[in-house]
Amino acid sequence: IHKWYHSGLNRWHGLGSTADFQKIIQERCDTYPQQIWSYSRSRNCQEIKQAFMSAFISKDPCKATKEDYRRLIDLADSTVPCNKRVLWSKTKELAGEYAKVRGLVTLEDTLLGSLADGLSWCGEPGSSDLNTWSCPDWKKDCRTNYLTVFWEVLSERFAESACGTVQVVLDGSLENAFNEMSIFGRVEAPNLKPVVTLQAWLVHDPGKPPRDSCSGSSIMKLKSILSERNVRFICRDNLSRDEFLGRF
Ligand code: N1C
Repeated sequence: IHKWYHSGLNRWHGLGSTADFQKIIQERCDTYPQQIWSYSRSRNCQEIKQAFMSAFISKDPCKATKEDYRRLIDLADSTVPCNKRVLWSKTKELAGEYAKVRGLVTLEDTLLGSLADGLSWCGEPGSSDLNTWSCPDWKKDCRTNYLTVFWEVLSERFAESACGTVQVVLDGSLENAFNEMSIFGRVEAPNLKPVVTLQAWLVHDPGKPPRDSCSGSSIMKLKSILSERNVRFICRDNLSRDEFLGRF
């Protein structure tokens, strides 16, 4: 392996920036539905896109801070009802579907969540372009990459401003449905307010047996994090996808 390889755009182990990143952000911003619950002050999508870009362009892709996203968040903050929130871990699609049928909301229903959903982005010092070849991977390169810090900041805000009953959809086909290292585990659960009730659903994949349960050790760990914060906890396990979505 040559020196140019390690100093080049190819050196990270994660997916490169999404092609047409700017165009996608602009388009999603322009078409984000302006519903009552997603009210955000008259938004200037040009400005929002620019704030997003300047958060990470020309910067070391391993040195992201919450501060970097401050201006973007100030510009694009939107609110969704605090008592209708759905969290998830390893169950993105299912949680989205559940939220939709129940009239609840996930982070992807907020303006900022919808802008970044499914995208990847990072820059390169000394360049005004996105690195479309590779971006840092959380495990293999660095934890303080721009993608991770973005979702951490948003997730923290989403969880700490939740009220009433918060739902969390977990994958019951995994050995550990609750993972302390996930964003749900390290950011959201520890930031729920004391008055909140967390309702966990352990849903297993069709064709796969449930492997974890409400009495398993991973959920016990979740329980202990929550009880320290005086968050009430309700758990239901052994649900198939269809049972969970309410069609039998
Ligand atoms: O690490 P996770 O799940 O536990 O994060 C999920 C958790 C949810 O409750 C969301 O509120 O954190 C929030 N969240 C997103 O909304 C989101 N959309 C897309 C966190 N991450 C999100 N992504 C991307 O998926 C992001 O790149 C992150 O690293 C993964 C996390 O997926 P996971 O491990 O299944």
